[in-house]
Amino acid sequence: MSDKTFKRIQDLPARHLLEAGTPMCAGCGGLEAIREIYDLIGEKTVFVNAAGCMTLLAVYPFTPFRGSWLYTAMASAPAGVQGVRDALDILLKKGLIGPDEDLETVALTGDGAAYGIGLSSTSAAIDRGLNFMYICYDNEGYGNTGQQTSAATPHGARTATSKGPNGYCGHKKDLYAVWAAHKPAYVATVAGAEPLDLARKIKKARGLAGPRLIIALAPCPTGWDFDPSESVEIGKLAVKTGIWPLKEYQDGKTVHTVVPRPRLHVDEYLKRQGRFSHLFFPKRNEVVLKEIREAVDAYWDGIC
Ligand SMILES: Cc1ncc(C[n+]2csc(CCOP(=O)(O)OP(=O)(O)O)c2C)c(N)n1
Ligand code: SF4
Ligand SMILES: [Mg+2]
Repeated sequence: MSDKTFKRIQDLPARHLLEAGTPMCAGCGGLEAIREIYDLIGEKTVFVNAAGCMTLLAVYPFTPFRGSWLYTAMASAPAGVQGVRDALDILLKKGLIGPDEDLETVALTGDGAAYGIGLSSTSAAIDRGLNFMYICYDNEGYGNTGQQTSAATPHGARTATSKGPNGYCGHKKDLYAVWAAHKPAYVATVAGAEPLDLARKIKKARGLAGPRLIIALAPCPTGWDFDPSESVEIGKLAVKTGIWPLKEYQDGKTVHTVVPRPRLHVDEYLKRQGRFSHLFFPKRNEVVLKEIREAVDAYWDGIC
């Protein structure tokens, strides 16, 4: 690459690269959410990124990250953040950097790391009161390696490792509740398709210290099998059907920031995605569809 081209790429605003210059799938809902979050938290950030789809964002020199980025194994993003946070704190204490040069320290991982492989190091980091933000983009499977089942995969979904007539027979882990049980500073669910709700929560999280988790729904055209042009619509349907509750935890209390009224039938969300098509064709799988519907109804019956 010529120096001129390199300079042109480096001069592009981050959002242009996120749209045009990355090797991500078209319509990636995780990328949509991260772009919105990055617009708010800005360049004075260190992303400690566990292996997953978003690792591809760091392909130098096309990276949209204008701040710093560190790659870790799937299990250890929070441990990586601890090292970066400690180094910054030492530099601050010694006066080698000023408060204006401090950086937001962020763990960035998929659900495979956040809900499963990295949960132990996450729990320990919360116990230590680590001052960090954890952003999990949740595409409900190991997307980067071909959408195998993860602990975030929803009941009934077909993945590369759950291809039977009933799809995945397990249930999505409640990571929000797992984090809340640790009594951290903040936990929130967001969706890129609901940008105002997302923006308010990111601003709130930035104003707090201590462990803070943001779980972003990541509609994944490749792994969920829908047309990339429908990504935003799928995200909105996840909220409107009550499948993806938008909520936040602070000081021991959970508040639902969006209550879907009237709540659409879950089929409106499920039938738009190939990963649930076996529940509708060649004939409706009433047993599994009922299980999914009743779980969502039971959740909201407990809220309102
Ligand atoms: C311990 C470990 N097991 C497996 C892998 C291979 N691997 C790399 S990325 C990935 C998928 C990660 O899934 P997730 O965290 O949900 O991120 P996504 O790929 O969906 O963005 C896997 C399994 C790995 N890097 N480390
Ligand atoms: S596999 Fe899914 S999450 Fe990964 S880049 Fe593609 S659309 Fe995004
Ligand atoms: Mg994933």
